[in-house]
Amino acid sequence: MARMAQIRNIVILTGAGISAESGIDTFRSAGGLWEQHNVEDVATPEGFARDPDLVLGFYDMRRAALTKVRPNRAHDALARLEAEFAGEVLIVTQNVDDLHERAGASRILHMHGQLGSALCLACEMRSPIETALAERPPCPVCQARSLRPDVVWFGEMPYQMERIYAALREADLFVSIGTSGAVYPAAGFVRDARNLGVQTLELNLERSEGSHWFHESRHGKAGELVPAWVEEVLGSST
Ligand code: BJW
Repeated sequence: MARMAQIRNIVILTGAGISAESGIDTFRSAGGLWEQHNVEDVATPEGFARDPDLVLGFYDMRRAALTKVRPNRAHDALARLEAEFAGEVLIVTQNVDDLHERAGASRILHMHGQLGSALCLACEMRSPIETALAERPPCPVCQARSLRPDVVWFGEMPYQMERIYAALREADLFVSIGTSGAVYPAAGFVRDARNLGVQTLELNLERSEGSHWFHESRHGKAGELVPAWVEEVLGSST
């Protein structure tokens, strides 16, 4: 990246591709989650209203799978960047897994929610999930048996949008890692960043729907591209 020494504030958007090498399915790749499950059935409020058991089972299954995977070299590299970079690093993730946290990063915004959290439809409080939601555990706050996964479905407003746009306004560099650029508003961040005069870099397995918007686009596995890029940043910023 040009002018790396002048970069003080980095906003990083991550998507399912960063967790692929940990063994978590992406959504839109061949054999991905949307080939295995109908997106309208499992990732919309309407699908949940039609068949809550199906949706709760889908998220219980994905939460259980999380216990069998570990952060990979890309998560580790971003945690190292956060710890060692002289400026600010913010990770905005679309992922509902906790692999960034488990790698040691701490400045993370989960814009599409988290598998480990439940949202009570009765009192609107969030709580950590202790038992499978399909078993209809009571809300620890109000005791109603009305918990849903604390994730953002199509047609719902993603979380933390004000903080994300504020961070983009302060950024010098926006980096997108492992996301297809198919889902808004995250897919629009690169254009928002460019309109604000921010440098933009994409690290993805292949060309994404938004590749042409980036100043630079590198293609390959996140487990290789991200550690190499982090080396570059840390090497030129000291
Ligand atoms: C690797 C790799 C390796 C693989 N290394 N890379 C028309 C225009 C604009 C917007 C819309 C529109 N029509 C509808 C909308 C809105 C809609 C939307 O964007 N729809 C699109 C389908 C067009 N968006 C919404 O509804 C959002 N809300 C919203 O807009 O609110 C405003 C509003 C609300 C109400 C009224 C009015 C306005 C909400 C979107 C919620 C998305 N939710 C999900 C599920 C979350 C919970 C869960 O996990 O189950 O979020 S869907 C799914 O897609 C998930 C992901 O976070 C998201 C993005 O997927 P991601 O991460 O990009 O994964 P993939 O699989 O697509 O891509 C992986 C990439 O990695 C690929 O490129 C691979 O090549 C790459 N890769 N291996 C590096 N080893």
